[in-house]
Amino acid sequence: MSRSKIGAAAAIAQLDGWAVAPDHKDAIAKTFKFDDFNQAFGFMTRVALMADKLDHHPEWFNVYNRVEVLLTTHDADGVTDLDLTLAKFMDSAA
Ligand code: H2B
Repeated sequence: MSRSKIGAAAAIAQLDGWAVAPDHKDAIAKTFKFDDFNQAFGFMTRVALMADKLDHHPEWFNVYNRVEVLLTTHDADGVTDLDLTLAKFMDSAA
């Protein structure tokens, strides 16, 4: 399905703690910190199930209790409503 771009700046205006991704043309980023790996991986598991349901997948990197996330819509070459939806879900799942 084709998606229309909203852009990283417009997206972060509707979110808490997200930023325009550095070194990326049009993406949003956030680093989540947890108490330990168990909590971090639990978060990633909840997000993974939702990502698959949405058919929209994060770029992310985990070390122990830290999960660095970058969201963009590859098919649209920029940030869309799907990134906003997944970002909001991540905030609720953290
Ligand atoms: N995830 C993200 N972040 N962007 C996409 O454009 C995208 C995706 N496209 N997950 C989906 C999968 C597409 O490749 C499949 C074929 O539906």
